Amino acid sequence: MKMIQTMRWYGPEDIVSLADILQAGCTGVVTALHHIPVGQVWTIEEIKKRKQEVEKHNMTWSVVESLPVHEDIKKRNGDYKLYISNYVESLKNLSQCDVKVITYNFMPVLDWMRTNLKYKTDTGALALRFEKKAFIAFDLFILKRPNAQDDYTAQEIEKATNHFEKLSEQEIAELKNSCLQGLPGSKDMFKPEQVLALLDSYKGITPEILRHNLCKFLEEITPVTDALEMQLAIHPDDPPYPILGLPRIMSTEADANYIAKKVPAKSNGFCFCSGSFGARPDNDLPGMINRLGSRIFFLHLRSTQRDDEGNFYEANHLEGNANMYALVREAILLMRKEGRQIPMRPDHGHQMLDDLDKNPYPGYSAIGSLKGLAELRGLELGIGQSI
Ligand code: DNO
Repeated sequence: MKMIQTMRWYGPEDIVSLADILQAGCTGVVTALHHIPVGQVWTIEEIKKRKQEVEKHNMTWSVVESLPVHEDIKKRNGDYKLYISNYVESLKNLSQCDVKVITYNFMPVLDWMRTNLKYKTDTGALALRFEKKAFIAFDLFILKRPNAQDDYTAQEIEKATNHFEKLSEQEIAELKNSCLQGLPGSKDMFKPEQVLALLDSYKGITPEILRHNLCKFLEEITPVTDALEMQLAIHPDDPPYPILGLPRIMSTEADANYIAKKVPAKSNGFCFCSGSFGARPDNDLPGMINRLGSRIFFLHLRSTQRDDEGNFYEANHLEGNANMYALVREAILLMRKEGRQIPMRPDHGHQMLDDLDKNPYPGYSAIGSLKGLAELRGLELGIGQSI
């Protein structure tokens, strides 16, 4: 019982081609229709077109990542009813094309956050990094979020101020660029004013309200996904704690359990991202795979290296704080117990070798992903034969 080995493909715009992904050893592809604006229906025609492209390369469209959730649904205001009915329509269309595993997230405004997209590791390869003092400097001095200082201690503010004062113009531009990355699959950046307006629109939305809105949304869509035997895989918050004063509700095992208990539908499940959950030392990653078990529909395997200050960078897949041996072992045991294959992709990879001269989507260069996948599949083979 092997994991379904996949890589992410951002579509025809991606400098990583389907031919590359096939050569990397994948049988499956993880992709999304990034050109369709968030909230609009994914039509059967568009889905088929993408599916045929993938199949022409002898691979399967294994997982949608992501079918994005409109901000109105997260806030449950504005046109949320229309957006939910569009979401259901897209799900039905995907199912009709036999694409059944759907990743999404419920992170307000921003999908993920890093302060450095080109952090030089010891080998010279580049990794994604989150540095707390840089992030606070961004919040206070670049974004200039009203009352941001209330969220930090005097010591944190001092560190961020000292850090910011030493940055060159170019370093400030790079910090801004890293923090204001747009939605996945787009090379457009957010403007600070846009982010501030979006943040403002979340005023009054507490974690409890956001959690309630997620559960309502799931109650509304899971009758359809259950009936169509689909699998909904919510991605955890990245990083897994509150940022920019926004509520966060999918950062821990307790968060995952809450959602599973509240909406027990069988199609309500998780994208287990070891990199996102792993940025918190209190998440027991192997134990979570074991306990979330049958609700894990998709695996993102990645390891972060944390330090005591709350900074982390994305380490090589077999290094860093995640015990990848233990994670893959749990995944194998789970698949054997349940007699099913779980799709997996190496999450992010270092930008290295020939890719250093290219401009890949952050985290998704061809060689870095290929290296991660090669290491993970070797690990899986080794563990699988010895237990
Ligand atoms: C980052 C990804 C996320 C993920 C979404 C899922 O590289 O893991 O952007 O695709 O959060 O909805």
